[in-house]
Amino acid sequence: MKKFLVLMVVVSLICFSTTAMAEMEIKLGVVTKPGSAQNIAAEKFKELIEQRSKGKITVKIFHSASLGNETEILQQVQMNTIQMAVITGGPFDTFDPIARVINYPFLFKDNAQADEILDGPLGTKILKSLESSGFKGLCFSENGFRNLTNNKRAVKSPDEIKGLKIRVMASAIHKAIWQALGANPTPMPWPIYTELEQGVIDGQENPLWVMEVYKFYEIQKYMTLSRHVYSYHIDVASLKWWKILDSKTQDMIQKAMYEAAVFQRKQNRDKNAARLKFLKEKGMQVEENPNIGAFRAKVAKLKDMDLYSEPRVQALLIEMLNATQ
Ligand code: EAX
Repeated sequence: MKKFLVLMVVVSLICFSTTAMAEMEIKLGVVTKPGSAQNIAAEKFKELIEQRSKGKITVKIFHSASLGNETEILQQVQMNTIQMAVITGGPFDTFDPIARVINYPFLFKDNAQADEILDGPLGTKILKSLESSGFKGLCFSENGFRNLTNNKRAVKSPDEIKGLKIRVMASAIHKAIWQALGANPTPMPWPIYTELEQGVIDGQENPLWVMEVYKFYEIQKYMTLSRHVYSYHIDVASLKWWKILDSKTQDMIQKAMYEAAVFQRKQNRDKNAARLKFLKEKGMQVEENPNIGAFRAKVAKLKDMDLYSEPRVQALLIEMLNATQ
């Protein structure tokens, strides 16, 4: 009898736990269009979570800035109007200056090092810190290393950057980097094709996939493989929403997003050689060996700037530099 009762309890617990997962729709925002790095991560997450929850959780992706720019998307995540987003690191620094630490120029030497740090304790510290601004940081997917393009002249060293009007993301550190390099940085939200086409700006900087997917080869002649910043996305959820989810659902979402991020990073990297070839074929003039030493020298002073003066930000930057340089 006792055994039977135990069995009944176990059976009902199992039944309860499989039926307990509430049906829900997750609204997820990205600013870029299908085929972009952010969308590939979002779509993989949608596929995994819908499959694993057996359709109880569905994901609706709002792409192509249909919910506004990155800052506006993040505000909607804070309020739980939408539940998740895949957003490039730059715009996070208006919400939490800790995001500036990963945007530090020439921080990571390669992809492997970026993965090691971002998937490790330092990455976790940054994700955790976002809780104070209403985000549950889940993990990092990627844009990739950023490169300069412009329509005025070939750039091998900072000497040629002087006076170029370069569009930067809404990010204090990105603005400071281009100021230090001698450019005239202009913060502007995404997208920027029209501004480049009309010559409102001379250039911009982004990873290779952007030049291909957004057809910048049509309107930008020169590219420099400067790899000056490793551009990550933070895959975030609304903290307000996160707190009301049961731990099983949280776990499922966390795992699916991380797997989607790992999948997306690999896919992004595997395509880079073909992208470079494609962009050259389209007529872009590429400087493959810029004078990185001269670039680094110009930005070396950034770590002592006010941008990093808040003690917890300064401490994390030092920890990060010690771990990478
Ligand atoms: O992914 O605004 C930017 O430059 C970002 O890199 C953009 O989201 C493209």
